[in-house]
Amino acid sequence: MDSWVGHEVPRLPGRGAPLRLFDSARQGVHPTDPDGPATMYVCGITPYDATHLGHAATMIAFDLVQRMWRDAGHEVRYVQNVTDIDDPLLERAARDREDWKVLAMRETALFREDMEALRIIPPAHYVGAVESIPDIVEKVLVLLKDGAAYRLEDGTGDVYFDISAAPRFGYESQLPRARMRELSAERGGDPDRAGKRDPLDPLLWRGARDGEPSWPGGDLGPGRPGWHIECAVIALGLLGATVDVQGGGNDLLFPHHECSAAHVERLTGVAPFAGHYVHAGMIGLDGEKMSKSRGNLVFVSRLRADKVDPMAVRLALLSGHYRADRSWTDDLLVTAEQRLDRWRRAAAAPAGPSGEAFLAGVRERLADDLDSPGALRLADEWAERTLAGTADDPTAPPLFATTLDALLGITL
Ligand code: 5CA
Ligand code: ZN
Repeated sequence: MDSWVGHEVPRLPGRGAPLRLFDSARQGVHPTDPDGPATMYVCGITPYDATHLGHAATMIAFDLVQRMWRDAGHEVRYVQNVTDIDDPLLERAARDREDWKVLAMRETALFREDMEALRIIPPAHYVGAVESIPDIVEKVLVLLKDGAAYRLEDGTGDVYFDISAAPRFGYESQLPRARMRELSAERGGDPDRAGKRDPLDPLLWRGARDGEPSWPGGDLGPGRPGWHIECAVIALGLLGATVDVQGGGNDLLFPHHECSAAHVERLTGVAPFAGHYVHAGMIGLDGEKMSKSRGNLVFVSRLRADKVDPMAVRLALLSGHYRADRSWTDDLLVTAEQRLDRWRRAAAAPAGPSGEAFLAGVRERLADDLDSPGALRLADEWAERTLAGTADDPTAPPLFATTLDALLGITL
């Protein structure tokens, strides 16, 4: 699948600090220490609706990871998926009497435009579930042969992963079983389905049903892939047995990331799958998580249509810490627009306080688990002193602008 078009990322003088990130599995901030190229897999959209500010915030968080790694001198290998076949897509298409493929194509195209406008560095591989089906089939057959998966005996052809084949299951989310069961039911699982060995066993392959699309599955029979195995197989195929960062919103910690890590680990025998399991907070509106099913969405494309500056949208989302669940408000956008205006005026000034000190400060803030609010405060202080006209370094304004561009993805 085509990715989107990236913008040039300027190089900064010197070298950035090693990035420290919060790892959900260890419940603490630890250094990322990529050995060779830094690798990251981020869970992308299910394209049944337009990109909302929650998706945008999550993509921006991982964009900062990539920027920090590049600044620290790493080559970055970044993969993102598109869940272009899954129940929610089929349900929405049926509701709107639309072809599910056309719906997926249209929303994916809009997502690409939104990402480009928000200056998100594109992944090297942007991969759909559908195009990955042959690889998924191969891996599900391996799991079956290996005794880590089983076919339900109800004639559906459905295949499940046996979580007892993953002895460390639960290490990532560390949730009590009762909570896992609740979350499984809420987030696409089927704990109450008869015939499963364990209520938490996730679906690997759904046998073909009348009226649903299906693909050849070799010895599995025709069907379509489950959700967690999609991300497991795409990540494994393009990045190898382990990744430095497995990322997404915190709504994916369980069951999605727990299960996809368990799949990869069982397939490779190497654990943990990710050096860091990184989860962005949920963006809400009026105190509720912004979600397609709740319908309380603010779309990036709607803001663009209203001629809102995408840099103001990016800045508004960066004004909160990526891990915090937080609410979108119109005030956030107004503040971001004012901020941008001040920064633009300051960057156009003939001189300012030390650009090197500003760069060092921003590097230091972002290296500390992406403290973007702290980085924004430093930019505010620099701009304030510049606009007061008391500083005299003529190289500072251009370095201020380049730092914002390279590390925060904000062009003035
Ligand atoms: N296709 C799957 C992942 S494999 C999926 O969750 N798709 S999604 O369209 O629902 O979400 C896309 C990405 O945005 C995921 O990383 C998800 O965790 C994140 N996300 C979804 N809703 C929000 C929200 N309200 N705030 C922040 N991030 C969100
Ligand atoms: Zn995923």
